[in-house]
Amino acid sequence: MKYSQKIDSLLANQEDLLRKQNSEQDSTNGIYQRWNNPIITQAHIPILWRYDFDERTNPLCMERLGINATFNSGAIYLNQKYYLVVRVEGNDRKSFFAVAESSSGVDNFKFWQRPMSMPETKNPDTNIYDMRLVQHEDGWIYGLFCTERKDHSLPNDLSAAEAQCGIARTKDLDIWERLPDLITYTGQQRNVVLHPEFIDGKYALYTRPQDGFINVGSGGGIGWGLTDSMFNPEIKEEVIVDGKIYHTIKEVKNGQGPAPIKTPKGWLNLAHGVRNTAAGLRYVLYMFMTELKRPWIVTHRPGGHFIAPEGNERVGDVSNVVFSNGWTVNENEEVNIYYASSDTRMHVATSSIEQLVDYVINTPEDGFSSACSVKTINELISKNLYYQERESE
Ligand code: M1P
Repeated sequence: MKYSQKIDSLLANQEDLLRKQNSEQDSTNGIYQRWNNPIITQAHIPILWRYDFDERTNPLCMERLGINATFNSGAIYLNQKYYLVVRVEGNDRKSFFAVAESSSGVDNFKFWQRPMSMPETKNPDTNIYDMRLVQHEDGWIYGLFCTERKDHSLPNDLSAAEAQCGIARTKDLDIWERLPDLITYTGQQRNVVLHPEFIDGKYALYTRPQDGFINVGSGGGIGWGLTDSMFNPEIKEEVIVDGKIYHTIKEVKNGQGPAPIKTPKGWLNLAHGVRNTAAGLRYVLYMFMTELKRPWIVTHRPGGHFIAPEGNERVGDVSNVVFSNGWTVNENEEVNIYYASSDTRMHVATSSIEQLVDYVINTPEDGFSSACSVKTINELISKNLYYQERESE
């Protein structure tokens, strides 16, 4: 085979993958619809990024820059298109951002020609990941993400790292202006998200204070704080909106997912909760609703998980994980929930504002004991038996 044919065949195989149509799974819980194929995998990364097309320097036509995973993507719906800012992780373990777009939102996601070149602050990032995209009422699209650097206070511990919130803004997802990192006084930060509206004329942020890089320690919970400006972002005081709770899906830690969605009944929030198991940490998604005027006050807390890893989703680089930092709402109030499985690949689940508001308002809360769970089930059974008897009369 001629060298150019080898390259053409790589490109053609990828075109087939990008053109593949997705389909809904056979069953649904009525709350959301899962889809059969992952929407973005490592195989979706352009061949142009991975192969050297010059026969003189790559005579064996080998992949030169391998990609390990494509996951935890920010999402935005703009001008009838769905855009994901994907966390792409190279074989070298460095994460970076890359935009992929689709007209359907459920398949045919295609990466832009080049990955994003995120400008740096005076303190260079070692690793950047998990961007939350927010269209703020000030007119800018903000990207808040985790910036990770070596913790130089522990020079002999090569795993000692520090996580903080990096901030950038854009009008078109192409050209980004880097702003200073967020300053807080509660240790490290990951999963920081900007609220889309001003609160008392200030920018409001969801935080996740944590004592260490992985363990939140005595910190944790989804926090909330205000800053006067995004050019000097500083939160002096944080309150906990939604904390960790013993023997729940968020016993070890939790974190805000994407920015909340405004509905007439309140703000819909999507978050992840983490518990420990003999097989390691288990990450699931859960939801809650907050007051419209005071988004730091929770009004509804459906008990248990909303999405948990299922089937092939269970296995990957960090198994038993689902994580979401992006969802979109279109003009028909359809909601696409973009979630990653096991720190490896991206999926979509589709729903609507109507379904999600119903789910959040009408799902019973966690009663925090086995007896309470049985009582809740028995109440439902009694109600259903009464309904069945009435129907048969
Ligand atoms: O590996 C699971 C997730 O772990 C971290 O999330 P959290 O800070 O809530 O524990 C992040 O590194 C995230 O990217 C990752 O998916």
